[in-house]
Amino acid sequence: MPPLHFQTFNSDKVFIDNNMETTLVLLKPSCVQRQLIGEIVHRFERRGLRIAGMKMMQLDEAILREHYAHLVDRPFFPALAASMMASPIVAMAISGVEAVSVVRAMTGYTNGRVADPGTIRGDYSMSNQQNIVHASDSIENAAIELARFFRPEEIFEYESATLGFIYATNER
Ligand code: IDP
Ligand code: MG
Repeated sequence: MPPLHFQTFNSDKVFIDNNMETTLVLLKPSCVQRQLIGEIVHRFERRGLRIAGMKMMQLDEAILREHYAHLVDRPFFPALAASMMASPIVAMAISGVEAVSVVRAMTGYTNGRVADPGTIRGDYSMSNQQNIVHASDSIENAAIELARFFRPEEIFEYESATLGFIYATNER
């Protein structure tokens, strides 16, 4: 299967409301400490994505061992965990049509030095580790990760006033 951000998006959906997704973004300590919170939030808002939840949190080793379970055995895990606990992070729930793949494409490749210019990592990061944001990589993982960082009542289902100008009626 091609990488998520190279997949062709479905553009001929007829029924509304069947491809709205919510994804998890973490603004990492490399974002918070470099005072880039506003710039990164602005990018998601400008794209037409809806902020459904947002809060500052201090992560600990237990949640990071879960969140990065696929990396706990890698030699860089202790440094990665330390970098994620170096200051508070900002957790965001972001909604939109096909939001998981859209946000992942906006994030760019893991290593900021090879990430495409125009992506968040390609514009703000020079590092494989200190790469500004986390974004869920699949619809399944988005659901798991949102539940890890947010209680249900912290994710809001309000309708964006601009919805009719962000999507065609057959897209949402
Ligand atoms: P992703 O964030 O692009 O999904 P993953 O492979 O899931 O990339 O890795 C999670 C995070 O672990 C990365 O965002 C990065 O901060 C860190 N990381 C991944 N690979 C390395 C590495 O080789 N050295 C240091 N940190 C790494
Ligand atoms: Mg990942």
